[in-house]
Amino acid sequence: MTDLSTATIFITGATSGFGAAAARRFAGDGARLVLLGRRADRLEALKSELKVPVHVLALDIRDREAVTEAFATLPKDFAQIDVLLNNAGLAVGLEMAPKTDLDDWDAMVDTNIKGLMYCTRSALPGMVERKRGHIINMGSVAGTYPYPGGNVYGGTKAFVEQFSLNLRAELLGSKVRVTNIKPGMCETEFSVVRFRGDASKADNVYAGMKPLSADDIAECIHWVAALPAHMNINELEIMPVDQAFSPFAVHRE
Ligand code: NDP
Ligand code: 8X3
Repeated sequence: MTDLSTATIFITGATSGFGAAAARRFAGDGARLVLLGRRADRLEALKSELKVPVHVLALDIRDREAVTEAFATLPKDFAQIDVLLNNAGLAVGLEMAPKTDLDDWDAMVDTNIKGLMYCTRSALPGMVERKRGHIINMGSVAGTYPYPGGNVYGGTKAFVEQFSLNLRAELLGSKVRVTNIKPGMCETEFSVVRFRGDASKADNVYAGMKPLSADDIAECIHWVAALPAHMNINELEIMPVDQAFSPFAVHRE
């Protein structure tokens, strides 16, 4: 297995959901952590809670200069990144395409695609040079299976899927691993954000079924990272037992 007790793990979107759960899971190994998110108070609270070395980065991954600068100026003890968990992301709205607000589409593209690109581009040269590293991208079942209202959100996760595969193709021989993790329904702050703070709409998404938890996904993230260094999980798709697929929809006059 890969020894994570001496690893440096860089987690984007560490203030909530999968990112925070993954930080706790990797801290259990004794790993040193770089935790990124916009909510500085949450990052500081997590840093105080965890009994491992933590470097916090309170910034918006849509800000290309800030991201590039943050990676370039990491303190020496945190500069050699072993695992980059590209997790920060969001869905905004579930409206049909003709009724969406272009600002919401921009927010998803800028965060889920461009922010993920900026972090990856910053972390990769060091990994390739050290012949060691793992990029773990947070995709989604929404990048593979269509659903009404998934329009640009699903499109951004399809980007994550193909970007991950292309990186695998390019990094062959470098020993750097790339994994796309594709969860289905998981109860985090995801739906509260999607419904712009409407907690009752968010609760309805998970009513009467057992969704995945953030800890479930953190366990999967930890598993792919801890596998022996010669093993690469290309994609990992996870759904709650209570979620599956719909038949094709047919419109009849
Ligand atoms: P949460 O809303 O609980 O967490 C999202 C995290 O992303 C937060 O830490 C948030 O931090 C961070 N984030 C969002 N925008 C930015 C930004 N511009 N800059 C920096 N950080 C940002 O959701 P999840 O934990 O569920 O989601 C994590 C990832 O998993 C996302 O990419 C999501 O698309 C994906 N996913 C979620 C599923 C689910 O059902 N929950 C299923 C499949 C995939 P802050 O607001 O402090 O900046
Ligand atoms: C989140 C899962 O099904 O809500 O990526 O789009 S879903």
